[in-house]
Amino acid sequence: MIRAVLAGNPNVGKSTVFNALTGLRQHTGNWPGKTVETKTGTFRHNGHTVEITDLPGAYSLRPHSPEEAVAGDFLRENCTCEECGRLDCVVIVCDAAALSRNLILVLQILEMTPRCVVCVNLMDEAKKRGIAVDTDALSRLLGCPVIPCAARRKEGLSALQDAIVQTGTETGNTGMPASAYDDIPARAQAIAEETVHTCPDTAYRRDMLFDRIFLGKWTAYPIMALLVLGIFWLTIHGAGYLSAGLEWCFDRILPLCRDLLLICRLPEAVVSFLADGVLGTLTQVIAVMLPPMAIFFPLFTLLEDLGYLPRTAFCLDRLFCRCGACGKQALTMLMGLGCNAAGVTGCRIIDSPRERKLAILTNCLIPCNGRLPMVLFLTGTLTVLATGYEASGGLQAVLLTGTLFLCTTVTLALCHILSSTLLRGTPSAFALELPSYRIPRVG
Ligand SMILES: Nc1nc2c(ncn2[C@@H]2O[C@H](COP(=O)(O)OP(=O)(O)OP(=O)(O)O)[C@@H](O)[C@H]2O)c(=O)[nH]1
Ligand SMILES: [Mg+2]
Repeated sequence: MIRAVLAGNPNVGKSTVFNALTGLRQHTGNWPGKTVETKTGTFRHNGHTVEITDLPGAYSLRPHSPEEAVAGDFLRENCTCEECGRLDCVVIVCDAAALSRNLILVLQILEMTPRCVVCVNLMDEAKKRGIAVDTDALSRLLGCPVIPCAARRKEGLSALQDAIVQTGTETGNTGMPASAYDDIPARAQAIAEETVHTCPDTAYRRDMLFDRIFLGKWTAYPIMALLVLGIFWLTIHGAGYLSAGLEWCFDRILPLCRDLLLICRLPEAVVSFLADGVLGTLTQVIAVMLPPMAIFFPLFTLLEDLGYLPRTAFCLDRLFCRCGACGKQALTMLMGLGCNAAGVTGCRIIDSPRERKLAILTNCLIPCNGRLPMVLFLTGTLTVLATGYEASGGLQAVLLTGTLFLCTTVTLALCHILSSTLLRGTPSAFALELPSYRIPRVG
């Protein structure tokens, strides 16, 4: 059994590599800080069984957050402590488009153990942005195997498996001696300059343009409002059609179920209880609740995959800081829109315990997907009472967006009150890194 571990900076594709190697389904997504605990799986290659552990992301072995501490402690314990049983191989996953920053951790880990394999992931993204990495030169300079990969497309994984097995079964220490570097950031920069060749192409310029628009002083908030409005409008409109379709199906299925129960010679009261009570209520709930979720969640996932959600958090950071909270809270609130339980669990990505508590306590103020139909019903009823007319789909989307902004304002106000009374403290600096825009592949 070869014991290996996947380490690397946040959001570089460690869990994607882990899933591709083991066939498991660790959570992945385009924002840093998803993995907060270690997860272990196995795969077989060339007659060897490899037990591999996915670690939370870390920028350096000097931790700034609980997840970074988990990664750092795991590596320190398992690379240097003979009693814990040394790791046979550390796979350091890097972002090909941000190699100089990623190399800092690589060099730190190489100081602890020479049994490393560097996996330069996201090669497809780097190529799109006109970035080429000379992996042979990098391997020579680092003194360990360097494998180019595009984990999402499952490219380079077989070479990675070969390298893990070879490094894991090698006897004796190979590679560079410990403590070879004094100034790791400068050395990382020098290695990157020697091995990375950039020719800013249209995709890179496209990213820059998108950022100027999505993060611009005058454009960021109107775009945010328009996107929320668009998502709600699509959800409300689409859900109407889907609900009608589901109701049509259930109207035909329910009488059949009733007939089936009658054939079983059940008493009329039991048939009525099962068909009208249990099945009738269940189908009503499905027809009302399922359609908005089936539309809202994929749209939301698309925004996440495109890298827009971290940008929302980035834009809102200053606002949250003024109220004593931190910008990452915006991400947990967005998760809360899908499900408050997920939103509260997601608060683990907030580094400071004080700000984490603020985010947990206020998450319930954001109406989750299950409560959206109720908000729709209330705004619809109030519109009828006020105007005498039924609200159109567009007006309902505007009202829903307004409700969301009201909830956000109340959240900010409550954060302000809490952080000047019960949860006093200074907001920590923003530490969310913006990923590149990744257009998800279909299929
Ligand atoms: N285009 C492209 N996207 C990738 C590749 N590998 C991973 N991704 C995407 O990058 C994002 C981050 O992937 P994860 O596997 O969650 O990254 P991670 O390093 O585990 O992140 P943390 O757990 O937050 O540290 C996801 O949206 C993946 O689909 C790749 O090779 N190419
Ligand atoms: Mg992960």
